[in-house]
Amino acid sequence: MNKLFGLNEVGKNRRDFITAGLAGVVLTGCGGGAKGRTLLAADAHPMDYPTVQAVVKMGELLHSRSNGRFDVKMFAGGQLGSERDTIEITTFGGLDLNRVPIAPLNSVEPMTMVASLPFLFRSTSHMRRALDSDYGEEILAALKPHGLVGLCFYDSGVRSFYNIEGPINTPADMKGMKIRVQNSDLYVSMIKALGADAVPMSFGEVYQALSQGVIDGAENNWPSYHSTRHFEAAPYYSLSKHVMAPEILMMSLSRWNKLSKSDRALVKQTAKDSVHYMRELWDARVENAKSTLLRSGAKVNDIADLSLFSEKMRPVWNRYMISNQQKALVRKIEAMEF
Ligand code: GTR
Repeated sequence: MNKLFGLNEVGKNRRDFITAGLAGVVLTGCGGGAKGRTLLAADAHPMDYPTVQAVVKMGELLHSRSNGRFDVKMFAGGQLGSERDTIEITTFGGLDLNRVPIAPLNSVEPMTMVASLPFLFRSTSHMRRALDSDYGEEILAALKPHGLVGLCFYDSGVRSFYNIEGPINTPADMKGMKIRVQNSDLYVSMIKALGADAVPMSFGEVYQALSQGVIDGAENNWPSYHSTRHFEAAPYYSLSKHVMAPEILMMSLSRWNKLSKSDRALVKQTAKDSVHYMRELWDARVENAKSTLLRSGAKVNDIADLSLFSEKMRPVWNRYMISNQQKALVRKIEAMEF
């Protein structure tokens, strides 16, 4: 088994197969001049999703700013495998760019857990300002020893619970429910703290698991709840707003190391510039997903007392914020205005 990610033989074969395929893409020369390069990018979401469109936009900007030396080829829709797999492929350089949520990086680098904590960010502007500041850069920089260069954060909105049974108003309503979580111990603990059973599972498997009753519910933001059509199987969306963990766009360190100093600065700046574009698309997408879901029969409820959830989840902070660096960063983010 692979130490970090627990890839089994099937996973390794898939990884080798994908890497060989990607090498083929590069060798057959889609783009890039002699000194240039087509950067291969992955995303679990479909082509029209804001994260994907932001990376496509970054590619266009990079192309024009480098006078055609760079461009980006996007593999959207999870076609290169689960997010866990693509993270590993990126660490050894089989992929150049990868947009992933922060949760599956929790087992790679503990500093990423800071931005995954339940009820840490108290508003969208708090989250954006924290991640745009040196605090965000500190988390991105912590990925480097793991073969990953954190380029920027994208929004992922607020995650809430949805399930097949009925509205959730208090943690007691979740007792015994099987709730799918992303592959992160912190997320598993968060669900257990509420008295429910956590089922870690990759994104692409959730629809079927809900439809077949293997799980009772899951949690996600408005756009993902909508685009995955999870609402068809699990129509009760209860606004617990328990986490505002962001997405990360990263580059493989091996590709980064091959860039000149000025090209590194160009890539980093262009990624940062794509964040503004992403946020515009994101805000519109959230509104659109909300209204479409309400029209499509999703049964949405507000939760009167969110402190019932935040108090139960709070012990998770102590359990996972172990190092002084994590604790200091949490204190600084909490001290910001929101
Ligand atoms: C979404 C995120 C996806 C995926 C998904 C999940 O919000 O954008 O990349 O991680 O959540 O729940 O697995």
